[in-house]
Amino acid sequence: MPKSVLTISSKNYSSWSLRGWLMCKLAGLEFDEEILSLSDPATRAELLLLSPSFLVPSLTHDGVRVWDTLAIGEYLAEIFAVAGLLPPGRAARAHCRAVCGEMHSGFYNLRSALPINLKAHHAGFKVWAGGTG
Ligand SMILES: N[C@@H](CCC(=O)N[C@@H](CS)C(=O)NCC(=O)O)C(=O)O
Repeated sequence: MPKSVLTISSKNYSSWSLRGWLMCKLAGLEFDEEILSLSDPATRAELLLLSPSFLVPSLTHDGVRVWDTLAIGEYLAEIFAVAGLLPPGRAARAHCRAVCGEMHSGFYNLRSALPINLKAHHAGFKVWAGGTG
C-alpha cells in the first residue's frame, strides 16, 4: 500500500492541522507529514489539488483524499475501529459527534480571540465574552 501522507501547515499555529495529526497518531496510522506554507502562491496551487477548499489538514490514504478534520476523523474511525476514536455505543457516538460538530462549527468569538500558538504565554490576557449588540 502506498505511504499515507498528511498535509498540514503547522502543529503550533494551526489547531486544525494539529487535530488531524493527533487523530492520525491516535488511530495508529503510519504516515508521512507534509508541511506546507500557506502564504506561498505555488504552495496554494499545489494545495488546491489536495483540498478543494484550499484548507489543511488533508489526508491521502490508499488512493483516497480526505480533507476536513471531521471527515478525516470519521474515515480513520472506520478503518482503525480498534483504536477507539469513537466510543462504543450508538448513544455515546451520537453525543461525541454532536460535541465535535458544535466545536467544529461554533465558538467563533473564542477562535477569533485566541488563535493558537502553543508555545506562547500571554499572562493576564482578557478574552472578550462576545455578544450580539
Ligand atoms: N473545516 C476545516 C477547516 C480547516 C481550516 O480552516 N484550516 C486552516 C488551518 S490554518 C487553513 O487551512 N487555512 C488556510 C488559509 O487560510 O489559507 C477543517 O476542520 O479541516
